[in-house]
Amino acid sequence: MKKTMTGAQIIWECLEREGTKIAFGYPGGAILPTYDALKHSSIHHVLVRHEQGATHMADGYARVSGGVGVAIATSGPGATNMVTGIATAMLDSSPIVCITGQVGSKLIGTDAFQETDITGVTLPITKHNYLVTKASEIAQTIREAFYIAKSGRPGPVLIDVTKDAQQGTCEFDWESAAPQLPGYRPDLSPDAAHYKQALELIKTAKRPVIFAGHGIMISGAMREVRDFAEKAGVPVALTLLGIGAFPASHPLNLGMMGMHGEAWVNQAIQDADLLIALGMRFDDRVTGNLKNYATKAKKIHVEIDPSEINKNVKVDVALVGDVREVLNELLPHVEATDRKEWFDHIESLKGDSAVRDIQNLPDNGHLYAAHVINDIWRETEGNAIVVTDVGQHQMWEAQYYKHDNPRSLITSGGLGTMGFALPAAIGAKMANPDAEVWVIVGDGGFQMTMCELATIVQERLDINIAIINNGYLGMVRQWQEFFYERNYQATPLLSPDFSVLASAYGIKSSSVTTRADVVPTVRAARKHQGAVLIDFQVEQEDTVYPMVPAGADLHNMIRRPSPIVETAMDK
Ligand SMILES: Cc1ncc(C[n+]2csc(CCOP(=O)(O)OP(=O)(O)O)c2C)c(N)n1
Repeated sequence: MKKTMTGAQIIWECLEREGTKIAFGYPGGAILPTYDALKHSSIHHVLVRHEQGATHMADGYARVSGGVGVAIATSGPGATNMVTGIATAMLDSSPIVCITGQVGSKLIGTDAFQETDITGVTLPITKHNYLVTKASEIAQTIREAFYIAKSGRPGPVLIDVTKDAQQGTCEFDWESAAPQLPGYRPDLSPDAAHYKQALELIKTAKRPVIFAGHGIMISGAMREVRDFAEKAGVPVALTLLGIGAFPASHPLNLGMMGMHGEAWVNQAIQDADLLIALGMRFDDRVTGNLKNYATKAKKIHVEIDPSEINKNVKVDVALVGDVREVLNELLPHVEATDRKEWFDHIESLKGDSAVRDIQNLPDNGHLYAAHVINDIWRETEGNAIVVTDVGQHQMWEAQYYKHDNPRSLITSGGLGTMGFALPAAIGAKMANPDAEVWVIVGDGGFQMTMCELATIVQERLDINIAIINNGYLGMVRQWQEFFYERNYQATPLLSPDFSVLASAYGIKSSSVTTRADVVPTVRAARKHQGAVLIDFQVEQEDTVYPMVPAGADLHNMIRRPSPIVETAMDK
């Protein structure tokens, strides 16, 4: 028998049926009917301190769990506070569903109290969005929203529900079959002819490189990528968001590519005769100057979103479909090939990279971020989920924490959102409560969302927070150093005493200023039950090397000066 329910009750009922266990949100007038109905729901609601935090938490939850994250806010300022988190999820293809309250439908368009046209605002940064004005439309809309968020190329979906729709009643009706949406075709698969062309290119290539992107994690194709790379004997370069898709310790792993990628990886890409791009989108941080990008290479692009094909880089063969399915189709036909010359060449590209590495420079008594991150990696044996913010520390993390496991580096790649780390770590921890979670965050980005420390305490979460405190907006300072004659405008940064701040929240804390103190402090943090904050006061003007200046050719990297010799790559 069908039950009569309010729109607000239907919201929770539908979320439960979609498998939601946790929702991150913040109440207000226009969403109050929904909060009123929360008492009947089994869903655990996490009260955030700022709606941006709710979206990043939902995003972190989605990235770690592989499911859909849910964030809730009121109309007007509540909804607009979500915008940064929605855009972050959009650019990193993270499936979240945001539910916002809206003023009563009769008030729409009158500039009513806390009215914002949030569907208008978020139109370009959502995969899809809805304005719902009737209780009877809610169930179908939520089903569609979840389906759209998680199918094909995932992304954020926003549902704006008027107050009268939440208060109104109707008979509850739920269909379990996937919704039929005219014009939406998320399950594309490549033509047989394209498979043949791809196999031919792979067979004849002498210097191929596989690109591992985020799409591998989204499709769950980690094993297939490994089988493919091993069988075909092809080295694998990773995008920032692809880190974890292929184990760092695997002999075929080249490392990260792009602006702060390894010098030899970028050079190998420029020397390659075939690129096999898997679930990545040739972002400008990856390619550098497109005119001189991998000019000797044919390109195969495996990607679920057809709009990415030939968007930035023209490709020779496009396999539009799910990476896992495509690789399963290719695998039986791939032949083992001897590429000794190619591997010898790549080995030779490493040159003196090791001696340039700050890890291998003589100890000068200073504390460097790279050392801190490397020590965290060693102590956690590479098994933690690390959630980073944006800036220098993010790139050092990508370089010095060796990720063997998928979904173990959570970071804002596409939008580069400062303030992401702390809330996203809350979502990550709640998605995988048994995991050891580390936040690695700059002193700047931490101050953008540090209010969520209270959420960590309220939820009793065991999260370790490592602030890489250099007293600057470090990455911007670095650009000023290289490209603006060291004119450090607006980058020296005053901060509170982070240890005292943590204490105010009841969080255990310490400050570290010497290398010798790093390991004991990390060990103590790992032993402690509950949140810990460590303020690592590092070298203030350290630089992330190598660096491809924005718009430069990929192989023209600025490298840490070699204590021995300069090589040809240092132009
Ligand atoms: C919301 C937002 N505002 C501004 C920027 C531009 N930006 C990129 S990195 C950076 C500096 C980050 O400084 P900090 O958080 O201290 O980290 P560090 O680079 O020192 O490791 C800034 C301001 C951004 N990415 N996001």
